[in-house]
Amino acid sequence: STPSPDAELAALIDAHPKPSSLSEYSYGTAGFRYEASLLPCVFVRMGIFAALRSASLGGEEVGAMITASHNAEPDNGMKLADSHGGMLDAAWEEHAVSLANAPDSQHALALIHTLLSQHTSTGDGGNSSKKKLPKMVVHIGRDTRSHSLPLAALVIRASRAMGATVIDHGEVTTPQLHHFVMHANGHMLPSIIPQRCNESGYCEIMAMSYAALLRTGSVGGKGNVGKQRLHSTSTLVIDGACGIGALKINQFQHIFEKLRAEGCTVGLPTLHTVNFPGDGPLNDKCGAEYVQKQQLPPRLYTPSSKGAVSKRYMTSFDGDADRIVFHFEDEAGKFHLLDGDKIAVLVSSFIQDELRCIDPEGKAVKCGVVQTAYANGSSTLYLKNVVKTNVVIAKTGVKFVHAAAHHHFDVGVYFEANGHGTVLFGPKFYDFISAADAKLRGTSRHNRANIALRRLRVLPALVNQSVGDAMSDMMLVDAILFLRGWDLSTWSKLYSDMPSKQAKVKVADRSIITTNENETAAVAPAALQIALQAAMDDMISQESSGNGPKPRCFVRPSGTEDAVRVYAEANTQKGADTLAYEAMMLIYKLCGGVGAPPQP
Ligand code: G16
Repeated sequence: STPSPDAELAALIDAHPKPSSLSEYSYGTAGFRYEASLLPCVFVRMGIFAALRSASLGGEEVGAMITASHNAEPDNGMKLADSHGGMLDAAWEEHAVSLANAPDSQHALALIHTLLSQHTSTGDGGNSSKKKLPKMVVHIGRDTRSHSLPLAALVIRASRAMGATVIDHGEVTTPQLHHFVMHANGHMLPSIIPQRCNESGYCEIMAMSYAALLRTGSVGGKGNVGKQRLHSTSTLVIDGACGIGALKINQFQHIFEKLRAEGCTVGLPTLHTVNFPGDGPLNDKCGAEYVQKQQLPPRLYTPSSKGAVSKRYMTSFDGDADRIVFHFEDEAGKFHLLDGDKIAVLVSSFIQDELRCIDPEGKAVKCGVVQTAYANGSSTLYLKNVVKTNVVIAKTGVKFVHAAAHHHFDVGVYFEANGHGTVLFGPKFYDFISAADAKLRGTSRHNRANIALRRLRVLPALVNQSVGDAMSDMMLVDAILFLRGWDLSTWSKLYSDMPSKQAKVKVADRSIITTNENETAAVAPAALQIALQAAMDDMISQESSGNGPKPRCFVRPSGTEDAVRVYAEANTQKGADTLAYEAMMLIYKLCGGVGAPPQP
């Protein structure tokens, strides 16, 4: 006889027990993330959970992405996408954690039935009979880690055992998966964005919007210098971190070639990708995390990469291509990093300038930037004083910065310094575009307001509206540089970063460290912040900073790695290094450091 859904679910759960080495699964900055061998238990349950979440939304489609993003190859994890394409609703994180930690299948099933009866209109009357359940659809994607395929297979089995329809996208980037989910729930999309639920559709709308944006630079007129690319921006070298991004960005190269063959001459760059999966270990000495944290160029594993890099325009993705940073070496061989802060400055000032061409008063839509405590002090000052935009500081993690951008602004730019970010456009922006459409109808294409309107109109389709996206951000940044006639050096010189230092310390239990709401200060252990403040005061008195930002440091437990993170910035690199070292020693001494003491 056919096993009942409950029996099938119980068998799956029992076959994947909780590892004895782990006391409890916790939901981190971006979902569950552990060494891969610890994950089968929680992944079975999350396959069930994703189906439940879809049921709770009346059959709206949700997603699960199998990836540990920037972490080293041995780790894996899961990012859950809610039906709007963004991260899982905060209230549901608690349910996910409860289900992950249910002691056995009996408790897990009881919880599943409770959630079903509380959160679905049909309820299930204590019996998860497939017939009575609403529609459930779960999209699955995975990165290139060797264990992602078997882990994804477990999630798929569990979702199907719940009665869900599974759409398996195979290997995709995290932002692609979020995009598919958002587009699958078409009612969530503003009408300006064409609905495209698959990979070719994703590439097509992004490439077309990018070409359309570039094309607005070829009409001439004041402020439109981007008719021809500077030599140094004609080839874009992409460090794919030996991950999925390297495979996917190549599809754009094909589209660009096709566009060129069709006579499109708007200055599409040549893409040259290095660090493919298999060339070297994932995220190891390459990719956005390494480049940004170490402030060093990536190692180039691909044999043919040497010549390409002399072109000097480089970008690094992370392991699941939801982060991007730019970098170049100047004539003197000095390395320059353009991180998420620099991207936020470039993008927010561009959008604001374009809006002002239509609405000189700047009153119609509220623009602003969301940063985290990691934002370089110089960038925050520049945004406030030069770009003259609103700045909000939120807690680390896409889910927090995304929510803040959505909540505070009609056009909310968010970028974490590590390169994760996007621009969210709200209803007032779309109203503004409609009104401008009506107002400018019939005006010349050379009219500056008309140009601005065409630029702004393509942005929501070019810029991933669900989550930060390295490929989309790359094209956005490149288009802005093209339209401004800038190379990376011009962009880099907008402001000088304060020298900074980032580090990690291992402690026995990082949960003993807690912070205030935006993570700028530690709350527990009590002695920690007092000592950190004394170190900062000392540095402030040693360095005279004038009107610039003051030296500062903060510490926080990572939500993706087993470590406590340290950030310090000062007026000199020596000052930043000293402050970071002092903070590391304080963590080591006051919070149960393990292993050898940190070295300066
Ligand atoms: C994830 C989050 C990011 C966050 C990063 C580091 O990135 O999506 O928002 O900045 O972790 O978090 P933590 O400092 O807590 O370890 P990714 O790219 O690894 O998914």
